[in-house]
Amino acid sequence: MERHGNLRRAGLALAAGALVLTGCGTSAGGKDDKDDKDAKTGAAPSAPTSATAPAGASAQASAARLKPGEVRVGGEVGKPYTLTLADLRKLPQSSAPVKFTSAKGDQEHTYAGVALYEVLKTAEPRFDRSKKNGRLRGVVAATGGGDYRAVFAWAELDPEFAKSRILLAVSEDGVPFDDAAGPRLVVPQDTKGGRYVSELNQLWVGVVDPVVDGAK
Ligand SMILES: Nc1nc2c(c(=O)[nH]1)N[C@H]1C(S)=C(S)[C@@H](COP(=O)(O)O)O[C@H]1N2
Ligand SMILES: [Mo]
Repeated sequence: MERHGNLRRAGLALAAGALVLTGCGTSAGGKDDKDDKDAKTGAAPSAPTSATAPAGASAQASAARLKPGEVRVGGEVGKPYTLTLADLRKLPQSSAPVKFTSAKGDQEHTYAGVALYEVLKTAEPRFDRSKKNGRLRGVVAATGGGDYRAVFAWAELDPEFAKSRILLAVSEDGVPFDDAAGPRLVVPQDTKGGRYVSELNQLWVGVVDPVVDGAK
């Protein structure tokens, strides 16, 4: 992960500077917001909050700790599991030529990897089959290095709904990601790089069941 490691370290310095300069930011959504900065705020994987652990305090503590390069798949699923780049390389691969904009300028890459849908299906998401299109209530939160996170609707990655395939990439332009860095999420339908989550370490599946202002 030499190249990426250097990028991440450079980003960390940027982030430190940006914090000082923009300490009193404005509300979300504006064009001057911080959401387009490419600052990577550190690469340490955060502990998952929703890992299902065997009973016992010590077992729980160790289940919450991820080794570098591990991706924890959990949340509203029947079979939470952990996977690595080595596991992904054994699964059927697709490739995706993509273009996205970033604070560094326009980027064009070809990624190879595994469909996000396949990886999540293995965990057996618990969607309510009694509800019409129950899986359309599903969401996926992808967390990467520096606790960077982006959310997807299930329909964005389900091939029965989506035209494109979100991938867990194992390589960029033919260069494999370092085992300790883990995969990168590749979102061919996105024109901005923001959801191309690097150093992926958690995939959380949730089911949204909102009640607005107590109304039923
Ligand atoms: N883990 C992590 N992934 C991330 C980011 C980040 O800060 N941390 N930034 C995103 C943003 S805003 C962009 S534009 C792209 C930039 O891709 P690059 O780091 O390969 O240049 O990465 C995305 N993935
Ligand atoms: Mo970005």
